[in-house]
Amino acid sequence: MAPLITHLYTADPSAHVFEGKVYIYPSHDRETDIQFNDNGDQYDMADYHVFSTDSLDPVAPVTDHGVVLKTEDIPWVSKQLWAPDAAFKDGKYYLYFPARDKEGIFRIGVAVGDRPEGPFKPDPEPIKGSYSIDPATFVDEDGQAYMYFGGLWGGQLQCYQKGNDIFEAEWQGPKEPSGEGARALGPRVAKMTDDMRQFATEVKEIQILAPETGEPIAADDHDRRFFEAAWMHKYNGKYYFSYSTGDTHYLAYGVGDSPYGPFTYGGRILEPVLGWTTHHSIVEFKGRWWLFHHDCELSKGVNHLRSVKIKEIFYDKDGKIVTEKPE
Ligand code: FUB
Repeated sequence: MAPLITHLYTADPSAHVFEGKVYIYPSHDRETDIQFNDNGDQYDMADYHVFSTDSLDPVAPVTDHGVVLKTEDIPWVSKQLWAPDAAFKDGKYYLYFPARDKEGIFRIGVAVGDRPEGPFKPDPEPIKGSYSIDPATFVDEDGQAYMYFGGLWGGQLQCYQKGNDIFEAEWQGPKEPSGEGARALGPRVAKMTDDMRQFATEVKEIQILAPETGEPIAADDHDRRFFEAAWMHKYNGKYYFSYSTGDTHYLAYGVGDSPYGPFTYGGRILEPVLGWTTHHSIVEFKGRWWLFHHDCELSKGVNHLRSVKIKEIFYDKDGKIVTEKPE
């Protein structure tokens, strides 16, 4: 499939159906002289655009609604507007985004608007108790919203091994637990307040279980352990938590009975594409299910210049996600 957007580099697409259209909330990649490193410094993004389309098959022209938020508008941010997400509740639209604060620590912010395409007005402070990157906000059928987040290495998740409020600076950089018996670090989740602007509960760590043992996935299981890019969707009453495995470049998922998990590893949704990162969202539109993801084909393999693509996905009779339509 060709990139959906070709006049800008876009990545980390969070897709939602609002008002009968598909809205896409991606990162806006830009050129930089910063050299590639495992801390992700080259992902030096400074604003967000919102996009929408009426049709995915065939793909109708994608509208660029322009810049809806930029670094200069957000008092607490120093740099790196990374993967955003959006949500709708009680007549308002919310844009969630991770960025480094003035101390260089990733936090998650929120900006509020009346329309899915913005404009969005940012709250002056990040969400209290938020940390790391890649927020994904899921509003369940009962109206309760949850935020999933976290990312390893440059995303700093490994810096919180002693607790939500304890940032261990020595774990910054491309590090995570390793060695015999070490358990992979889990993504995080918190319930949102009714006004969608704060965490209503303490942040909890999620467990992703290996189906063969029922035990949490090991830290050295890089093909299956959580790295970044959380997403949540519901299918047939089950909760599907999907994520990137980072340095092994897969999109994978687990299935559970509660928004808090645990989620039993279910397999892969996407094999490695051109480029280092892999990030996605999954959305139902007009009765079909779509994976939004990115690769670096348009930039001919420049890791920090990515482009959003789509791919239809399916479920087999056991609820497994499959990439070919079952017979
Ligand atoms: O776009 C910057 C970072 O790269 C995102 O936050 C990660 O998920 C990865 O895609």
